This record gives sequence, C-alpha cells and structure tokens, in this order.
Amino acid sequence: MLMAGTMLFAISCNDTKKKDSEMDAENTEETMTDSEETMDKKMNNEKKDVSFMLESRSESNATGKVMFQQVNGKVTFEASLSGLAPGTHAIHIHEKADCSAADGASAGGHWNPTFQPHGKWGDSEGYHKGDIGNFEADQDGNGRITMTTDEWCIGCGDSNRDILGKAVIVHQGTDDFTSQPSGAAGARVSCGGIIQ
Ligand SMILES: [Cu+2]
Ligand SMILES: [Zn+2]
Repeated sequence: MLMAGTMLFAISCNDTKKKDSEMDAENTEETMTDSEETMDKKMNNEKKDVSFMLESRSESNATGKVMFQQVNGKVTFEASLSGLAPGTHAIHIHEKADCSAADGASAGGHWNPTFQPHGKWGDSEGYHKGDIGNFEADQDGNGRITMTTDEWCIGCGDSNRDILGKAVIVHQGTDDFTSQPSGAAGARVSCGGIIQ
C-alpha cells in the first residue's frame, strides 16, 4: 500500500511538472507576439486610422466628419463640414478631447506640445502642432479640407506627435495666423474628440 501510494504521488507530480512547462511555452509565445506589435508601432509602418463626427457648438448648426489615417509614417487628415456660414473658417487641433462645454471651451487651447507661437503651418517663425489653418465653406455652407504630414502620429505615444486624446475644432471666423495665442478665429462652432 505504501509503495503504491508513493508511485501515485510520483506520477501525479510528474504530470504537474509537464503541465507547468507547457504553460510556460504558451506564455513565451504571447510575449513574442506583443513585442512584434510594439516594434511595428515604433516603425509607424502599420496602417492606422481614427474617424469621428464633429458636433455643433456655440448654438451653430455646423456638423462634420473627420478621418485621420496613418500610412508609412505620414498622417492624412480629411474633414468635411456642413451647416457653416459661407466663407472662410479656421480649423485646429485643440489640446483635450473634451467637447462637453456648450461653447467648446472644454477642449482647451491649441495643441502646442513644442511650445511654439501660433502661426501658419510650416512657418519658420513657428506654429502649433494643431495649426491646421483655414478652409472655405461654399454658398450652401459645405466645406472640405485635407492635409498630410509626418509631424503627427496616431497612437505612437510620442507626446510631440500623437494626436489621440486631442480635439478638432472649427471656428466661426478666419485664422489670421498672427494673433496670439489662437489667430483670433472667433467662436468654436463645431467640435469632435480624436478618440478611437
Ligand atoms: Cu481652434
Ligand atoms: Zn495655434
């Protein structure tokens, strides 16, 4: 009886060891997949996109659709708006994905992680990473704007480039590219958080 008991113990002990090592192997595989994903993200070769709606603010009727798409380290931004007053409107990335305030003030100021003055995108005097610029709304109040840059990324974690967690805001007026800190573009008529 004692012998049998010892043998049983030995067998079950071996079993447990085998299961443990199988589980170790599985865990190792998972860890490897994780690190491959991280490498892709660092290389920015992975295709990524984020799209969302813009909602009316400041008692306007302006609404829109925005898409950011990242391909080979470059991000393309595309927005289409309707319900605007005909004419020129400013559009920017602001610092917080919070459009909760009726006037959009909750989204904060222009996204400016590099502490530059407000300006025209690409200006040697400096510009905010959120200074997209102006676009035209036609007689029906519809407008479109697109731009592509390698100064942004989608979810790369680099605080100087990552647009996730910010907001897109359209203004009632025109960005003059010189007034500080935000180009004197007037009320915030449409707002959407850049959230996946
Ligand atoms: Cu703005
Ligand atoms: Zn600005």
